[in-house]
Amino acid sequence: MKNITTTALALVALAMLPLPANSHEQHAHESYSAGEPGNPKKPSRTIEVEMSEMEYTPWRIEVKRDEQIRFVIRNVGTEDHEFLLATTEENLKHGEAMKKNPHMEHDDPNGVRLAPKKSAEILWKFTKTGTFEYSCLIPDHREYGMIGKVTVKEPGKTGERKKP
Ligand SMILES: [Cu+2]
Repeated sequence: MKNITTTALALVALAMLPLPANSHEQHAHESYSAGEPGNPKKPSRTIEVEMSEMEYTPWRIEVKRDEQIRFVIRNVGTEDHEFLLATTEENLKHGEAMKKNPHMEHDDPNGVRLAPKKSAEILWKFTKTGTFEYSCLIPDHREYGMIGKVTVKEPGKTGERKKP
C-alpha cells in the first residue's frame, strides 16, 4: 500500500517537470551578430590567434568596418577550445545552451572548435562598428578568461593622429 502511494506521487512529480528547453534550433541562424562570412576572392588581413588554457593570444584586436580578417587559429593548449565570434550578448546566451549540452557541435562560419595541436581558418568581414568578442563556450572556459575583444571602428578613424 505504501509503495503504491509512492509511485503515484512520483508520477505526479514527473508530469509537473517543465519541458526540456530546445536549445539547438537557435543555431540555424542566417545572420551573425559580428558581421558576415568573408569572401575568399577579396583581400584580407591575416591575424594569428593562439588558444591555450585559458586564454587567447592576442586577446584584443582592432579592425576597420568592412575589413576582412583571415583568422588563423591554433590550439597550442592541451584541451579542446573554441573560437566563437559574436556579440557578448549572443555568446552569453550560447554559453547557457552549452552548459546543458557541453558536447554541442558547431557548424557555423563564425566559430570553430579545435582539439589540441589543431588549427583552422575563419574568414570574416566585420560589417558593423562596435565591440564584439571571441570566446570559448566550453563550460567554465570563458569565465576563466577565454575571451578576446574586437573593436570595429569607422574607416579613417583608426588611431590616425595628425603630426603636430
Ligand atoms: Cu576553451
